[in-house]
Amino acid sequence: MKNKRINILKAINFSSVKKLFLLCILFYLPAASHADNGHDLWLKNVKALPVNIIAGKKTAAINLAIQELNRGWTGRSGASFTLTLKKDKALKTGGFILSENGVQAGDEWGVLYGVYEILRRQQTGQPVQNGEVVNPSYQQRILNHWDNLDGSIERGYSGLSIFWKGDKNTTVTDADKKLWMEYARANASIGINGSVLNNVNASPQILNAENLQRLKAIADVLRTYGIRSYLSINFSSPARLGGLKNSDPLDPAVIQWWKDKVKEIYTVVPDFGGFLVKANSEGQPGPQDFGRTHANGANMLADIVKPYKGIIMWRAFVYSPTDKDRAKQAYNEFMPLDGKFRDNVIIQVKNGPVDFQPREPFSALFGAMKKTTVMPEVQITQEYLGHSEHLVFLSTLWEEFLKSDTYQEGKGSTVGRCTDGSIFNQANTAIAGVANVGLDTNWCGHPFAQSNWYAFGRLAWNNTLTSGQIANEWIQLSFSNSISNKDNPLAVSEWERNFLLPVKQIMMESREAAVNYSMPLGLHHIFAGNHHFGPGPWDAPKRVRADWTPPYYHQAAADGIGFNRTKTGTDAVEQYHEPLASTFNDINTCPEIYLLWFHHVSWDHKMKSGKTFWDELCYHYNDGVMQVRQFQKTWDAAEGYVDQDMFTEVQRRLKRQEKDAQVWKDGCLLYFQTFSKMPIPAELERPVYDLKFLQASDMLRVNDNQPLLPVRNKMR
Ligand code: BDP
Repeated sequence: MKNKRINILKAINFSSVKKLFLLCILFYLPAASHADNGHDLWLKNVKALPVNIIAGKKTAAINLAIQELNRGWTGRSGASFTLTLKKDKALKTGGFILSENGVQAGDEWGVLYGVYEILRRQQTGQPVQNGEVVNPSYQQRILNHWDNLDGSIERGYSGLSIFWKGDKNTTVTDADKKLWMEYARANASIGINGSVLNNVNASPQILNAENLQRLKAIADVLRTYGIRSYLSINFSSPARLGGLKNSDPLDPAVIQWWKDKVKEIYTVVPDFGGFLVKANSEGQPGPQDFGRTHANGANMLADIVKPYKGIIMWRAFVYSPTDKDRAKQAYNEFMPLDGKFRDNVIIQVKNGPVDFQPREPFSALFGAMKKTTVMPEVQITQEYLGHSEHLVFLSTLWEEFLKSDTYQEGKGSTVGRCTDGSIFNQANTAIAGVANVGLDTNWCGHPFAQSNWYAFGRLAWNNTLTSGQIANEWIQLSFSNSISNKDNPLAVSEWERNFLLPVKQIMMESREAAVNYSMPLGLHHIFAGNHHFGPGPWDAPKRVRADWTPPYYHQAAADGIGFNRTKTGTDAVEQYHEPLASTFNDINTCPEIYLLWFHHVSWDHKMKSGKTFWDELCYHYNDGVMQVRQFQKTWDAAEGYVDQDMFTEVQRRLKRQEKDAQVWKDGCLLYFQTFSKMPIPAELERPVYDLKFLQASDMLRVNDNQPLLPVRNKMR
């Protein structure tokens, strides 16, 4: 810190007297770091200035808006600010019209969202244009919690569930309610308006009377901030919970059971949002168990929730054991059903055709299902991107996905536009993100994992935002409080130069770094074990389905590597609209980022850079490690700008990330080298681990001198 302060002075050409004066000020400023355990997320307390609020009508949401303005106004001191509840045809539900001296919305939640927007602009120095209309991209912006009733979280890396604590602990405490309220406020501040409260691998017990009471308690709190509650259900509930002889969706007794259950739910939660269903996937029950289709199952439930304005989010993440191509299955299963679903059914499709990998092309279902509402599902929790140990800002991944052109309705038919109602006439629009929230004090484990929660909300609100803008906002909202003296422009610009920009650069590069050190050039699903943490390209236990093992995905052999999904292979390319089908099909036009996704490539194939494929692969792995080392250096220079404990925490995790990156690089290159038989280019660093050691290790434990990752989530 001391050096930093002296450097600022050096950089400025002041007379020595002035320098002395400034030096005194700078050294007397309180140390930049102040206690910040991350619990306040991006909603830090600010020194609010007085504001004169004029509100015609006062509803619960408008009262919250008033409270937020009083708590966070940093605009002109004493300014008048009007909250107007008035419909306007330019406004969608939740949308608002901004001006410097007021917010107008057609509904009370729009007023609250408008106030959050004003406060965000004030804190991040973004201008407000008078008359600016701001509408959300999606009507339903939903977090999916993969929380189990026993309190564990599937693929959760930040502590136990904030909602469920197991059978023996069903009392709702004041502490629970306080936490839920904070959670709801954080969500509302970025426009999230729905939460699915339990795991998609749902226990039938979620619908028992006791758990419905807990649902009521949670929903009562979340409603305060406009968050609707939803549940994941188990399709066999009529049999497994209700004791019926089966759960056939066309059986009148089954239909009646669901009718009664839905009635019971709406009696306790009148604004209940609806169900999320994972059916006939990874061993979960579903309509196919009774010879029925996904449409039969979804429509049965949709008809029952319709009178209550409920929706059914039916997941397209389905696949059965295959030796052909898992990446084609969701499309094959759902396309024939296009147009067969009720209008309150939404097909929830993961961003990629396989499974939340560090990089995948978009799922071909987007834009292709023209007569059915489709919603994107992305994963905020970092199942495949270093859990809560690695710093990976996922906004760039989602931006790449949402802006991918499907060409389905001509050029510019991006995934975003195909799902937000811009292209297709849909009764509903929605987007879901698998949450990374747990009981950890800072909610998300890694301090930077909060940025992914934030980014999801912002993109769900506006699917054309850039990750650069989102990163800027998040850094400013989360850390700018620690600028020693905000009124001092010198301190502010120093903070921007020495903290905001370098940290933003880490974030913006972090996903590409993760791709480089784990699965570059279209590689996918080459993880060790079911924990999905470290590398395991060699991992092929006989007891496991082939399509759950890495060799199925990378197909490395003496003649090359990669999954042939072209016309000479599984023809998955055919699922894409032209010109994509042809572009992906041709090895010379296929974007290199997807090369091994679509092609089996010979080791000496010539890449655009002029290198052989093998050399290019080595370079990518090497780059990944180098990028993380650069992140470490950049972060070290940020000391003094953030809370010291948080600084050390991020520093510790970056150390681990660097070692893990090295493990990935060495493990993958040494293993693939057994096929390529080619040398690692002389100018690159040599491996530091032995292949045998890595093959024999449990990847969660390789970096033994670091605390072990908690393996508390239930695994298959
Ligand atoms: C996979 C996860 C698994 C989930 C499944 C799903 O490994 O835990 O249950 O997705 O989305 O990514 O249903």
